[in-house]
Amino acid sequence: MSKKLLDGIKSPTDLRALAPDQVPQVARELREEIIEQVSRVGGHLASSLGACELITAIHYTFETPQDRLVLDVGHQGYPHKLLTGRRGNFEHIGQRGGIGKFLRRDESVYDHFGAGHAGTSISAALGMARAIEAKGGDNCAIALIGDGGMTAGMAFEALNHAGDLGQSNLIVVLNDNEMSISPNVGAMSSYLSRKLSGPMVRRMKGWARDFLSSLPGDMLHWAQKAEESLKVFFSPGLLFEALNFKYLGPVQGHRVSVLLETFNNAREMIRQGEGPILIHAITAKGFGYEPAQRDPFRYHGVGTFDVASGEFHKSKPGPPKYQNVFADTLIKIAKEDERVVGITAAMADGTGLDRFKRVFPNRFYDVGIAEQHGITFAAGLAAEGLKPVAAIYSTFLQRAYDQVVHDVCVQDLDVTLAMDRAGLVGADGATHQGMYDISYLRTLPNIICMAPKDENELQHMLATAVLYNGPAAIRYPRGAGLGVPLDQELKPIPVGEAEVLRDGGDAVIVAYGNTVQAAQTAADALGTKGIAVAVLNARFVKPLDVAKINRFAEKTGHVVTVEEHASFGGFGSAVVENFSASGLSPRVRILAIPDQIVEHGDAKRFRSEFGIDSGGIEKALKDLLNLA
Ligand SMILES: Cc1ncc(C[n+]2csc(CCOP(=O)(O)OP(=O)(O)O)c2C)c(N)n1
Repeated sequence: MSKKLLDGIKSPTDLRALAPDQVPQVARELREEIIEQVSRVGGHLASSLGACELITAIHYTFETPQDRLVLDVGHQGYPHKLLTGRRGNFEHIGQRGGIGKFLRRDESVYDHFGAGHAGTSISAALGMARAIEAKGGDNCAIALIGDGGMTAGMAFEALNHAGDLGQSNLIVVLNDNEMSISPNVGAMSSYLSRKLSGPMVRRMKGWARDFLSSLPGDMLHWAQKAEESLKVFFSPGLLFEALNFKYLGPVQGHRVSVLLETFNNAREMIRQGEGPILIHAITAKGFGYEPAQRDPFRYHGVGTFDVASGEFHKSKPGPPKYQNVFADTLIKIAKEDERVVGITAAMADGTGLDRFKRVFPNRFYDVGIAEQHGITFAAGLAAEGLKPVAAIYSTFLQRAYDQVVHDVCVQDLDVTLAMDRAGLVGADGATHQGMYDISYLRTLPNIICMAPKDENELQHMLATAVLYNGPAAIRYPRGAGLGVPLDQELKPIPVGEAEVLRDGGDAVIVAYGNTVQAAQTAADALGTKGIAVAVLNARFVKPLDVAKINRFAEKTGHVVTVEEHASFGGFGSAVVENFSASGLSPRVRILAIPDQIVEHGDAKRFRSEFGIDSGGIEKALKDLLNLA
C-alpha cells in the first residue's frame, strides 16, 4: 500500500511543510480515514466530512496553535483531531479513557476551547483575540462555525460585540451547508442561502462584467470597486458588513486552492489590521461519501456501519426509546387538546418531536439552536392560552435558565419542559451530561418537577404536566425504556404524590426517576436476607410527598435516597431539607453523582462507580444498618 501523506503528519507543522498542491490529498486522506474509523466505532460523521478541506486549509495557512482555532460545538472536529497528533487514538473515541467526541482543552494544545454546546465559538475566539492583542501579540483567533451554530443567539451577540470592537485579529469562518442536524431553519438561513445564486443576481453580475470590460483603463479601478460593492449588496455579505466585518465569499468550501487563496488573503488583511473578517464558505454536509452526502441528516451522528453500502449495523430490537414514548404520548394528548403545541431547539429527531411534526405540522416549532428564545417563545404562547411543550435535553436547557426563571416560573405560565437525556449520557461526555436540572429547577417558584420510573409512567406524567395549569418539568433518560407494558389510557398523577412500591420496617429507599428499578432490586436482595426495606417511587421532587416520606422515615429510622443527578442540590438534598424542616433526624445516605466532572464512557460503569445502581444501593443500606 502506498504511504499516505497523513503518515508524515504528526502536527500541523508537518502539514505546513507540504507544497500547496499536496493539501487536497491530505483532505482526501482525512476523509477516507474518518469514514473508515467512524464506521467501526460510530460518532459524528457528516459534519466532519464536510469540514475536511476547511480545517486542513486553516491549519495549513495559519500558525496554529499560536493562531487560535476555535471550533463551534466540536462535532466537526475529527479532521482537526487527526491533524493534531490524535490519529492513533480514534479507536476509543467517546469511550472511557479514549479521546472525546468534542474538543477539550486538556486533550491537546490545539484545542483552545472546549465545547459541545453550539454557538460559543465567536465569543470565545473574540475573547482570545482581544487577550492576544492586549498582551502585545500578533496572532489571530479563528472561529469555525456552522450555519446551524449561527442560529444560536450568542453567535449574534458575539458578532455584534466584535464589530463594535473592530477586533482586527478575529476571523469567523462560516461553514454553510444549509443543515443543522436536520435542515437548518430560520430567516437567517434563507438569507444566507441566496448566495448570489438567484437568477436576478446572476444577471446583474453579467451586466456588471460586460460594463467593466467596456471601460477605459483609469476608470476600471473605480468600476471594479463598484463591482465589489455590488457583489456585497447582492450577497449575504451585506448583513456582516453592516456588523463591521469584512466579508469574503461566498467561497467553494471543498476547493482547497480557493480556500488557500481566501485564507491567505484573510491573513494578509489581518496583518494590515483590517479585521474582523467573515469568510463565508459553502460546503456540503457529508461531502465525499455518497450515502452521507445524500442523506446528511441520517449520517450526522452514527453507530457502526458498512462503508461500501453505507448501511448501518442493526442494533437488537428492544423496548421503545423514552423520546418516542414521549412524542407518541404528546400526539395522543394533542389530539384531545388543540391548545397543545410542540417546540424543539434544533433537535426534532433527538427529542422525537419529528413524529409530532408529521401529525401536527402547524403546531410544531423548530426555533433553531435557540433554547433561550424557545422558552420565552413558549411563555408567550402560554400567555395567550396555549399549552406549549418544549422538549429540550437537560444539558441544553441550561442555556435557557433565566428564561425559565424570569419568563416562565415568575409569571407562573403554563409551559411544560420535557427534559430528555436527563442523567448520564455515555459517549457524549462532560458537556452533555444531564446532571444539574433537579438542582436548577427545584429552587424556582411555581414549577412542579417530576421523573418517571419507566416509560409507562412517562406517559402519565406528560398528561399530568399538560393538565397542570402552570410550569411543569419532567426529566427522563437517554435511550430505551424498561420494556414495561404501555397503558392505553392516560391517567394523570395527583401532583406531589409518591408511590409506595414496597413496604418494610427496617429502612426505606426513596428513589427518583430511573433509579427506582435498581432500588427495587436492592430491596429484593436484602429481603432474601430477612431485611425489610420499603421502596418509595418519589415521582415528584417538587412538591415532595412529605407525608409519605416522613412516615417511612419515622417508621424505619433509616433512609437512602437515590437519583441519577449531581448530589449537590439534588433530590436527596430536597429530602434532607424536608427532614430538617420537619424536625426529623433519621439516619440518611444520599446516593447521587459526586461533585465532579463526569467524562465520556459507559453510563452503566459510571452508575456502578457512583453507587447508584442496585449493588451500590444495597451496599449503602448495609452500611446504614451496620450490617457486615
Ligand atoms: C446549545 C446546543 N443545542 C443543541 C445542540 C445539538 N447540536 C449538535 S450539532 C447541531 C447542529 C449544528 O449544525 P451546524 O453548526 O450547521 O454544523 P453542521 O453539523 O451542519 O456542520 C446541533 C443542533 C448543541 N450542540 N448545542
